[in-house]
Amino acid sequence: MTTTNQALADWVKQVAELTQPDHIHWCDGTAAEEQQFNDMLLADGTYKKLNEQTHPNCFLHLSDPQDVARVEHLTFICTENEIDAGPNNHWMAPATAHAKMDDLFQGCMQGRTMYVIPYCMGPIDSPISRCGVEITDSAYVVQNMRLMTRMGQAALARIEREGGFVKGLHSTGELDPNRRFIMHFPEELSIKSYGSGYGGNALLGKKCHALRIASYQAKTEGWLAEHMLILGIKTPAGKQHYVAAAFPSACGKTNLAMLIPPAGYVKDGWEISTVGDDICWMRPGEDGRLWAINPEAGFFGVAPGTAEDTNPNALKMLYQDTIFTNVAETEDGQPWWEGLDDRTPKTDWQGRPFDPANGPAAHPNSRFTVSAKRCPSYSPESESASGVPIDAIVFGGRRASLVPLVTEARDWEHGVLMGATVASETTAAATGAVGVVRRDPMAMKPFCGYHFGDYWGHWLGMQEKADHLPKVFTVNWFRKDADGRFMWPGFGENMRVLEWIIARCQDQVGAQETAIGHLPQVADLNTDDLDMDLGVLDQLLTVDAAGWQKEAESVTEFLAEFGDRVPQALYDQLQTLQAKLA
Ligand code: GTP
Ligand code: SPV
Ligand code: MN
Repeated sequence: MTTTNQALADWVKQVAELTQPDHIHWCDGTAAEEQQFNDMLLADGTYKKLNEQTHPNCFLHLSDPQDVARVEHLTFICTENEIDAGPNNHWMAPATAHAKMDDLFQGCMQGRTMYVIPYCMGPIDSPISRCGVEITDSAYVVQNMRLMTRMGQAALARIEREGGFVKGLHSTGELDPNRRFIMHFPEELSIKSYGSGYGGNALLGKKCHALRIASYQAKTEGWLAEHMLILGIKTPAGKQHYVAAAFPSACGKTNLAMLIPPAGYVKDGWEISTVGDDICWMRPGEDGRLWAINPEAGFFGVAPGTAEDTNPNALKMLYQDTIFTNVAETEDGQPWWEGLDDRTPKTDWQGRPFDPANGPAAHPNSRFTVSAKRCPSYSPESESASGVPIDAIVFGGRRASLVPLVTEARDWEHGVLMGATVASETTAAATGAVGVVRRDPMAMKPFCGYHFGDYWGHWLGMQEKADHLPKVFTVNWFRKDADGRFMWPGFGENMRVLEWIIARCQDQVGAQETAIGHLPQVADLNTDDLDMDLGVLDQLLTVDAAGWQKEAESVTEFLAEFGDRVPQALYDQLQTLQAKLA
């Protein structure tokens, strides 16, 4: 296979000269190719076959123990001017970064095969979709990209029709953390990643393209590329709504996207459908609303905590055609992770005999990769070229204290301040300390390809581009009591909050006006069959004014870090908040 796109043909040739692979394979995305790659990965030990009776066509891959999460400290945005990357990113001059990377790539594919993966982020026929090509020397990356994107012949045909594509060059190198970099060149629409085979570092269509590069493209073209799930909510009256929600990594997007409502809701006829679980591209439509697609075609989800009582939809899709990365294994070759059930695994995520003294059996950031089509709640609208219209945007994070269960913004500008100042405890999805509260604007701290001040300005500017923007909310499922226990049951019970959000969008339910925004009273939420003390729920819906005054001070300091690129409207909103709190 080759291509009629000269730029692509030239680039592949140039990369081959640099990296010197033994073979070049153009991925066509066929079932035969998929089978051939699975056989190859089994033969060379990259894959271990899981129990064919219980988990047909499922494979276990164990990463190098030093390569199990995104590496934010080794991730760079390489713009001509340092200021354009913003204080929110690590920066390197493009020429320096190219030289450094090309040095690493020099001859790195000798003895290996170079795979060329044409892919499309989003439905092949959608004008919102964008194409890319990843060149990699990892067949495991190919198999993940096969599930996570629309890859192969159809994507290549679109590239040949359209011309443009994002270039992503990847090599696992020696998996040496000292020779590992993830470089982004937004102004060139290109990516170079070396030294990691893991998730967001290596599947370049995902965070590198669909967020870091796409956020920059979106800014220049007038749309939004966000770290958001998209879910559909159908009311008993048959009205279809869509919500997009941004939570930082490992803070509940996959779970919310696949939510199964409490029994009473199901009985009444509420239906939830899943459009996406991680990334959302939105653009203003002719009707003034934001229309969204999920650019991905699969789920790369957190395994630990996935269980029958938390996320049954996810569990149902994981019994077939799934790649498991860094989970544990039972005696009879089934994948296992903490929270799944009470069996004891035989081996841990490093392939060692399981010993609790070594820590959890599955790595806390262990993952499954599976086609979205296997999800029982997958929405047929996910394949729609025009996308789905968004009614509400929700921001959230892990906050053990202070932040109420749900708050509605007074208007779009207030909503942008809310999103810009969300904070959350860090998780195992990236290397580094876990549980440290940091600001994670719009859940995009690790993923925005340019200066946050400009990004907030772009969000504010959507007001001029769309006159029926979604209502904005924040949620917090993660409040803890004095004993460190979650106060809100979460998971399926989050439906109660979603119902209030939808009712607010329709002007059908009341709220209390507070300094920080509109909150429901306990009586505004459906608490039928809710197994919790309503006094505790009342606490979750109470505004701690003194605590919020401190929060506002910390927000003031945070915004100051972004200097004169912070839009005045955010300072105005902050001032309003402080005045209302005083
Ligand atoms: P990324 O794929 O890293 O972007 O993560 P994500 O945002 O999709 O997070 P995910 O849904 O995988 O959840 C991460 C962890 O949070 C899992 O261990 C879940 O069990 C837990 N979690 C999700 N939703 C809730 C909730 O409503 N309450 C509580 N207490 N935990 C939750
Ligand atoms: C995240 O960390 O937000 C993920 C996993 O979704 S990764 O693909 O590694 O970015
Ligand atoms: Mn994510």
